[in-house]
Amino acid sequence: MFCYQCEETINNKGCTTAGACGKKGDVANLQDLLIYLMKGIAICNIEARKQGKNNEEADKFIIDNLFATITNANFDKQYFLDKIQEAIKLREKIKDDVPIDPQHDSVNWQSDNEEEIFEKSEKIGILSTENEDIRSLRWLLIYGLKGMAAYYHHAYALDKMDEDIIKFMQEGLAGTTKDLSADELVNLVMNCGEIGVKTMALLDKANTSTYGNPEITNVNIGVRSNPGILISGHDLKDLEELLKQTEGFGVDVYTHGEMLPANAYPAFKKYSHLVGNYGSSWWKQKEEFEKFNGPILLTTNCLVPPRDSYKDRVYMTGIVGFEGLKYIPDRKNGSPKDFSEIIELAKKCSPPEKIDEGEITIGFAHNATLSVADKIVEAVKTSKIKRFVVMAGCDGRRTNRQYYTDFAKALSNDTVILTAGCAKYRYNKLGLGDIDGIPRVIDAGQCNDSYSLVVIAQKLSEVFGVELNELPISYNISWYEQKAVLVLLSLLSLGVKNIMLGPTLPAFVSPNVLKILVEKFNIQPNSTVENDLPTLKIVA
Ligand code: SF4
Ligand code: SF3
Repeated sequence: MFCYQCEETINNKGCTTAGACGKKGDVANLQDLLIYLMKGIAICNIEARKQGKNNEEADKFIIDNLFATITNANFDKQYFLDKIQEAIKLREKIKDDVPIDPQHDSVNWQSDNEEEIFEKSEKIGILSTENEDIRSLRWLLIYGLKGMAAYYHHAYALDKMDEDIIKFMQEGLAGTTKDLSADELVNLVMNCGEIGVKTMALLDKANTSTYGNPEITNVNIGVRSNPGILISGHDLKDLEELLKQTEGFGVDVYTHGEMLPANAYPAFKKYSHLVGNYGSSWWKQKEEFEKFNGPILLTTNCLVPPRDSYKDRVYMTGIVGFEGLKYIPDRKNGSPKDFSEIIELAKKCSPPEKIDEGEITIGFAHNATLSVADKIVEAVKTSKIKRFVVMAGCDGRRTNRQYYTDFAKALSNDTVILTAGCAKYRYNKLGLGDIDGIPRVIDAGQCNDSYSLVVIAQKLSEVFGVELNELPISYNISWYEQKAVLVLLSLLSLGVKNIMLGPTLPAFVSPNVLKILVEKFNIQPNSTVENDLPTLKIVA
């Protein structure tokens, strides 16, 4: 195996025998082979689309499989073996419908023999591209596409689709099989950022048109005395169906990790048994799931290989996979997922053990934030707010992430943090206070809600009559997995410069590609809090 798609990759070079995330070598190889086959399907479906015979099943299949290979989503060998067979069948079906000139091996290769499959999976991975820069750009693009697929998946679960996004994903995948120059690949990577903004906007529309605009909300982080179900991940439709099905059973529902922002949506707030958020970000789940005592539903990444002590209480759904855990099957013919087994188990469990108490304030997506825009503008004009710092992105388990807590603590009282994604858990319980009622941590929501931060920044630039880069906004982004790669590319496509990125730079960015990013956008690695505050023009 060779995997370097996340921030945790071993020695910041690559995981080669097993993943730091817990992914085994054979699973990593099968994921590579599945991506390879997605390229083949993309090539075929581009041709089919040209001939007016687009295969919609293929559109969704590509999205779901890109998503399933994201970090901490699916660790299940059998899942990938099955998807590889499904991929071959689907690709051959498209070829039966449309004559395809077999330009690439991914359009032709097939086998149902496990030995051959594993043999092939070792030959088509990341290192099969010899040129370091071409490899870097191809995989930067693929990782951006994985992030895009994740967001698109949630949008289409809520019936929002966009043909241009689908077409781009397939052209991007096919592009990685061609002999493109570095410049051509850089263009594709930049296009990926542009389409990334479009994808996040689509998901924002899907979420807000279905569940209403998030409202500024104080969320309980303590516990009640009923048994509970904990729901984690990013999928709001799963939460909706779980809330409906748990009503009236005396069972409480708590959010975890990236599900926290759900507490701010009007459609979920109406359920009195959605009682708050339990715990913090994904990497603390071993400790927090243990103490929760009740069943846990993982709707997307980030899953950490579970301990035996709570394993029988963990349920997965959607693209999540782990051998030995229970799985809630997908919706069929418009009927909702069936969570009755989880509810029955919850009734027999003890209530969650208290790990926090009090409240945190959330719900500052674009609509809510713009409703207090006058207040914010006034605070900027009167210098009560001197600077904003975007600290969106991911959290992670390595100790170097303490940097983000220290950074938040070091900010002066006239600096406001704009956040989205699980990165917030490094500082959202510090009690950083407010400036005339505006919290010093403005939490826009999940990582995809970074889109809200863009809308807010665009509004501020309009009000102040200056360019995005002239606003008093600094960027200190923390990344971990591939959705953050898409968010980063999206910011770059909007022309945002001087982004500081950490806690380490992506291993898949080669020195020459980094040079381009530095020359064009002045991307910079973070270092120490003391050094970075002045670099980011922040007065401590
Ligand atoms: Fe390593 Fe990250 Fe890949 Fe897991 S996802 S194998 S930790 S690079
Ligand atoms: Fe977190 Fe996994 Fe990226 Fe959606 S839950 S931000 S890491």
